[in-house]
Amino acid sequence: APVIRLEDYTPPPYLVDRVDLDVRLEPDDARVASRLHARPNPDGGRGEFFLDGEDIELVSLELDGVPLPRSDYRLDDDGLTITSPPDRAFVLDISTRIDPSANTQLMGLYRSNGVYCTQCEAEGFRRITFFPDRPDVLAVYTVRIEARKSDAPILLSNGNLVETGDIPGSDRHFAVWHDPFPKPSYLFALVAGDLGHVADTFTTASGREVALAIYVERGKEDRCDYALQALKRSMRWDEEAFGREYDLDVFNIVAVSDFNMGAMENKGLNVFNDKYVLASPETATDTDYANIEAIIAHEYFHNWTGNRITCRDWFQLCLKEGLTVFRDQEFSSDVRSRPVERIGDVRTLKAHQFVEDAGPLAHPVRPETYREINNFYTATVYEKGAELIRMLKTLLGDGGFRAGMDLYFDRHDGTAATIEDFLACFAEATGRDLTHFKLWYRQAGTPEVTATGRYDAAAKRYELTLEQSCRPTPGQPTKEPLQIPIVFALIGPGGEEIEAPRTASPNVNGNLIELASPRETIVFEDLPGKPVPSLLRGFSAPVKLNANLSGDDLLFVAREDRDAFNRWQAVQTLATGILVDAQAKFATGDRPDLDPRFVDSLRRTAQDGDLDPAFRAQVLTLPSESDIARELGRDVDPDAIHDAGEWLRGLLGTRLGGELRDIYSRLGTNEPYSPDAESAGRRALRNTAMTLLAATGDGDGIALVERHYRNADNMTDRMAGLAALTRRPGAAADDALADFFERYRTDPLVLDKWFTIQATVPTPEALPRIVDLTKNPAFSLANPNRVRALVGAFAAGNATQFNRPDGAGYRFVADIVLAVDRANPQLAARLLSAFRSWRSLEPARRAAAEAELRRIAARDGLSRDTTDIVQRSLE
Ligand code: B3K
Ligand code: ZN
Repeated sequence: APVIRLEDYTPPPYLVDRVDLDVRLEPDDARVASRLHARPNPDGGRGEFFLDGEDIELVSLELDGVPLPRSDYRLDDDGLTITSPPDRAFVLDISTRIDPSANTQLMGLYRSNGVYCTQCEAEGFRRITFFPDRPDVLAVYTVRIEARKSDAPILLSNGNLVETGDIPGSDRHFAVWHDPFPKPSYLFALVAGDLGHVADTFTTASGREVALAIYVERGKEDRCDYALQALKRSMRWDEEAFGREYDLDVFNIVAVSDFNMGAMENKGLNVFNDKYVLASPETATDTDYANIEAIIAHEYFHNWTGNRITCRDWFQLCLKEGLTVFRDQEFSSDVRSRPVERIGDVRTLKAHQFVEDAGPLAHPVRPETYREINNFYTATVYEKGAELIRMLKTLLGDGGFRAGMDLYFDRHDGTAATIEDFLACFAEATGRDLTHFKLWYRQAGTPEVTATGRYDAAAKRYELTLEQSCRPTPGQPTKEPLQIPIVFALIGPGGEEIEAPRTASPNVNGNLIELASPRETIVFEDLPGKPVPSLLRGFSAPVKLNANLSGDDLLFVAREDRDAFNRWQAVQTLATGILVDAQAKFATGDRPDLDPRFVDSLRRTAQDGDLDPAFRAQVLTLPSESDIARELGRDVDPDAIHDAGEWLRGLLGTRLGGELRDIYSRLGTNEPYSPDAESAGRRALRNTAMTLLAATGDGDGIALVERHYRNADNMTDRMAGLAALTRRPGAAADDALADFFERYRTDPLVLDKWFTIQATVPTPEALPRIVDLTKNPAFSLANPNRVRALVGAFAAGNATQFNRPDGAGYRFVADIVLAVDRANPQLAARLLSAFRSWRSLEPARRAAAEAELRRIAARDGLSRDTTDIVQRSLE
């Protein structure tokens, strides 16, 4: 596949102002008649008019009502070229034929469980009709859908419903939808099928009433309420936090069971993976509820950041994604707990984005080349993209940030914009020069910041030296220094914060250090005593910080810091040090030992009733195996890391046994389940305590977990029990798994959890069991949720068994990638990216993983998606 380059961007030569679609649906024969009102672009070059098209059959083609002679167009695998279009406005009538049932890629128009549904982002519209399928061509769509009433009583598209009716003398009916807002083709959507729904209304700040509905498979209507309430909370929040109102008469959401990702923000008609809509206490965990709330919000927020203002080209993807992730994170912080939300977001960032940045798939937040755009819906574009917005807000202050956002909405509404356009709004609104800041969008890799403090008691002076560096990433051998906002405080010996410490440094402004050079020393004067620095509060920049604090200082920060995030971070840093040492000992057969002061620190947090239980649960949750692997960076031995984690959890379970049991019994409740954040926090703390008690492996612990599983009256507790029980294979684990299967065998989303639990068992029994599960009648390679639940969870969540020293884990995942690739390349490419850290493994595993990557690369007929990932992984 050719390389697409940002620098080659040229405006479209022809624009399309209006699209009238007439879609007639049959399961394996859909006819699409498209009328395009086109004209030469006054800002574009002249010449041929190219319309993308893929896997569709051209039935007829007319220009201004006259069939176009064969000599006036070319048809090839990528699309249709009108060789000499008129030099004035013209009308193209194109009709195409497609087979929705044969569409296994889940891009374009497909059928999922009997429901017609579309997915057009990034380049799916071209699988429906010929069109300049690029985000800078914005048109007003009118869509007529016609289908058999028995097949599809519900007919939905973007915008407002303008007409419905029956086709006389037939069993067919139709609906006409009109979306007055110009939009790119990737936001087009159509859904048709026999669906149930729940409805509600929302009155906007200016008093307009909006009809809301969520459509689902019949029989699942009673699981939509949480999503519907979350939608209303999101709509209100965007009015309050950003002054953004909804703009159509209707807002529809459809939940489908076969979907390549989480959800899609089509204008007025969001389509969701049903995993992120359906919830009941018996079927969804607290994490599921939180994800539903966040994703409902995310897709809704795209209405302004993505839809009203869209992207000029796909290189600008972070313009809508990073910004919208930032907005959904802020929403969750406001409706839940801000520090706990931040800790969770940072855990996600480090587990996915830092890992991506450290391997062969690293790329800038705004990439400058791609071969397959679907492979750039990454943690870097989304999560690091959101961090850049957060830094911008930190640098400009709340007022400056809001002024910049207001100007952006005002100036670019109805257009397809760029990162340059976006940043210019903030520069103009605040008078700040953002030239240096913009480097964050171009430069890949995780910067490392090293801090060294020196206190001169006689002079009462504290010198803080900050240095930054960044390792090479693919295509970027040398790195420039970035502008890094470091929110900080100096903490005095008694735990008090030293107010506005005096410094002559121009780079310190209140509680903010702006580090912009490779090395900087800041001198603070007149200090009352030796301070301990609290740096990077709230994780104010996506960097790896080496604060060089002693164990005593970290214990002090864990106890005294007023910034909750940094208290949590200090414990994580201590635990990381302990686990890194321990894994080295396990690798050589030694026994590690544990500093009792660390245990005391955890004990204090565990028992502190003034602290939010959700926060205490976060502090008691040790760094993950992937955190330790990332910390090591090379010659990683996943077994040693795993042993270290088991050792530490078991020891904590023993040493904190009394406190943990106390938490466990005190937080037990007879109240009916409620998914709110506070109740969820209490369950999180109680389940964390249970998990640590189970890690001791002693009889009491196991008995407690068995009771916990059996007595659970909600899915959160039941899953926590099942997860703890299945970490040790044996009769208790098998009984619980059999019980779980019997309870939930008819519920696909819960059955996914059953597959995932078995995929993540960290013992050698796991892989043969998983291979067996692929033959289970309930398993299917055609359902992305099921594939991700089993194979995705294994590759991403079972470090010891995916990285088995004999290479069998790699071989299994590679086989699945190859089996899925032909039918669904996007899904295959996603699974394959689990190999992205292969170079950091110890030599034997590294060789085994490489062999599988090479086997995939050698396969004929590999999709563009998978080819791109495998080639970059091996480069
Ligand atoms: N914009 C979609 C993602 C589309 C992915 C295409 N491969 C969902 C979202 O980010 O909101
Ligand atoms: Zn998004």
